[in-house]
Amino acid sequence: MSEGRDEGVTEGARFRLPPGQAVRREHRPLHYGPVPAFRPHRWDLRVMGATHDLGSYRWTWEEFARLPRTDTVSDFHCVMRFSAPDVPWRGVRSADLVAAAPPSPEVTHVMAWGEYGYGANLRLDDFLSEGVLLATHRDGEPLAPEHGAPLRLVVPHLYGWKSVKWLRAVEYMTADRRGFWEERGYHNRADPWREQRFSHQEEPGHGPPL
Ligand SMILES: Nc1nc2c(c(=O)[nH]1)N[C@H]1C(S)=C(S)[C@@H](COP(=O)(O)O)O[C@H]1N2
Ligand SMILES: [Mo]
Repeated sequence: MSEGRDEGVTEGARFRLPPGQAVRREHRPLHYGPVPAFRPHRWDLRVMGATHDLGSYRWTWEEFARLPRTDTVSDFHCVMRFSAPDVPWRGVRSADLVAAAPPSPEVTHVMAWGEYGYGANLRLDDFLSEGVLLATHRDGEPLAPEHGAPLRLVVPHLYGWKSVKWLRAVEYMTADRRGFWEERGYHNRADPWREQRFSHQEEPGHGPPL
C-alpha cells in the first residue's frame, strides 16, 4: 500500500464523503502482492475456527454458486484517500453465510482470509452489518482477476483494506487478532467516518496490543 498519485476529481455532495477523501471513479486495482489465478476445480471457501459444533465448513465453487444472491449499491473508501461512489455489487450476504455456518456463541471477531495469507480482522457485528457481501460481481460483470475474482469481501462501512480480495476463508475467533495491515501500522477498526487510518490513533481497547 504505497501512497498513489491522487487523480481524483472532487465532486460536490453527491454522496456523503468521509473526511479527508476525494472522489475517484476510475477503478484502478490496489493490493499487495501478485494476482492469484482462479482454478475452479481447486478453489474452495472455508468457514473455520469457533463454529457452533467446532466443525469446519467448505463450499466448492459449484456449491457456493447455489447460495442465495443479493444486489447492493455502496460507496467504497480507500485509506489512500480516494472514494468510489455508488458501486453495484452482487454476491452472498455475510449474514447468509453465517446462517449456513453458525458460529459458537463466544465468537466476537472474524478473520477474512485471502490467498497468500492476506487477512483482515473484523468485529463480528461489523462482518454482519447490512451491506457486507461476499461479492462475485461488480457493475453487473464477474469480478476481474485484479479486483478479487472469483470472490471478494465488500465491507463498505470500513476502509477498503478490510474488503479482502481473493477470499478463501472466514475464521471465527473468540478474541481479536490483527490482520495483515492491522499489524503493519493501520487501524484495527478502520472506520472512515472517524478517520481511523493508523494504529497510533487507537485508544486503549481499540485493538490487541501491537
Ligand atoms: N487480498 C487482498 N485484498 C485486498 C488488498 C490486498 O492487498 N490483498 N488490498 C485492499 C485495499 S487497500 C483496497 S483499497 C481494495 C481495493 O480494491 P480494488 O483493487 O478492487 O479497487 O482491496 C483491498 N483488498
Ligand atoms: Mo486501500
